[in-house]
Amino acid sequence: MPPKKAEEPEKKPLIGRVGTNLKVGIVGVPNVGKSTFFNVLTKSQAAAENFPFCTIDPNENKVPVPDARFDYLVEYYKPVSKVPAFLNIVDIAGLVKGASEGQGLGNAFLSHIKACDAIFNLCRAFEDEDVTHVEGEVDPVRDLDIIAEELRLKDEEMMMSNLEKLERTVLRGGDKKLKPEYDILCKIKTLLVDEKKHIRFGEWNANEIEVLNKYLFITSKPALYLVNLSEKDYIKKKNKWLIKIKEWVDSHDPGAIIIPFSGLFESKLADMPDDERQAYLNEHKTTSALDKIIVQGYKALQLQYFFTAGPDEVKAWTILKGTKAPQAAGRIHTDFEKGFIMAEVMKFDDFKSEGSENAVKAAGKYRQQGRNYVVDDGDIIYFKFNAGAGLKEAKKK
Ligand SMILES: Nc1nc2c(ncn2[C@@H]2O[C@H](COP(=O)(O)OP(=O)(O)OP(=O)(O)O)[C@@H](O)[C@H]2O)c(=O)[nH]1
Ligand SMILES: [Mg+2]
Repeated sequence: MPPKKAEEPEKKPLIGRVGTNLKVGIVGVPNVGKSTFFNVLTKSQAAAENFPFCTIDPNENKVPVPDARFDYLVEYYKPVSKVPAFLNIVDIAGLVKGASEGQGLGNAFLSHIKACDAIFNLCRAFEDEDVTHVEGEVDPVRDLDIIAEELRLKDEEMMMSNLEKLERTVLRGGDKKLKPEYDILCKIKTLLVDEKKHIRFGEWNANEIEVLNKYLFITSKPALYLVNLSEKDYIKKKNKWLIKIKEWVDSHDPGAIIIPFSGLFESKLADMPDDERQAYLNEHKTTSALDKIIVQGYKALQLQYFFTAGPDEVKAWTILKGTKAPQAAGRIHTDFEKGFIMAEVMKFDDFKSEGSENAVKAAGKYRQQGRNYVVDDGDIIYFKFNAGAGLKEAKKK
């Protein structure tokens, strides 16, 4: 396995849509196991066959984000309705060298990746003579180079056509309003074309991020690297490519996370009855990588959630990190935000250690928080809001 990073690098502000129904696209060269992985991750049945370009139109499905706290709340309240957080996963057609100029399935991939908020960059490090590789030999580092270059070229094309348009209106037409946007595109050009770097590695201020959010360049999206190993290598946690992939990621995408997994092994596990699966995992002293992949995918988007919990419903509400209480309330209903009075908050750990809501109250750990409270991951919240005619209780009980 690649060596662990000493400490997590500081997170840059995320470029992209600010929303909570977010998508992660699976990107890679053809026939490396993207659809197989998509199927096992989302329990779907998309076509996954041994020939390049098996996937043409993207497949999409959502997957619940595993969380032991959510499971605990469900076990505690035994609610009628249970709604965990979800991540949408999109299985995209394979990219080949020249895809940005129409090779392979060509340019359709751009709109598919553009519609995603983050990327699972999947590469193949398993040997299997029966599974064709479009480039001949298995070489995930070469494949990472191909993908990185195609994405960069596509952004270069999009940037250049917009820059040319702005040049006409700003430089020749004398439109001063658009000058700042023009300057920002020039800065993007330096990074993309001269330095041949992806957009997320630039240093961007708030104005620049606003422009980047308008264009949604594909190299501004956060990426996670998934390395598809044979079952044997996955169980042994050894493969000759892992160090080289780590070196590639450190120099091309510093701070990004690499997760080794095995598509075939995960499919095999998924097909086993529960008791057999557990026995198999114990015997080989290993675990499935899927939960980790989903949780890390969710984290790459800088998302977190708070809970509403009671006998009617236990629900995880997705919010961006740093969201304040009124906006978090607005996730449930806009009236909750408009008439926000306070958030009554229990920390999950307090709830678990004290054993009940009353015990948390008795211990003085049930807190009333105002408009400036920044919601913490895992908070259990009961909102009070004013809906015109006095106090209404907004608890999901
Ligand atoms: N040995 C081995 N074969 C795999 C693994 N994952 C997928 N395959 C095989 O590789 C072939 C291609 O798998 P897909 O999942 O269709 O690959 P893809 O990346 O979606 O391919 P395209 O849609 O054509 O880009 C299939 O025959 C799979 O059975 C793996 O982990 N190990
Ligand atoms: Mg496919």
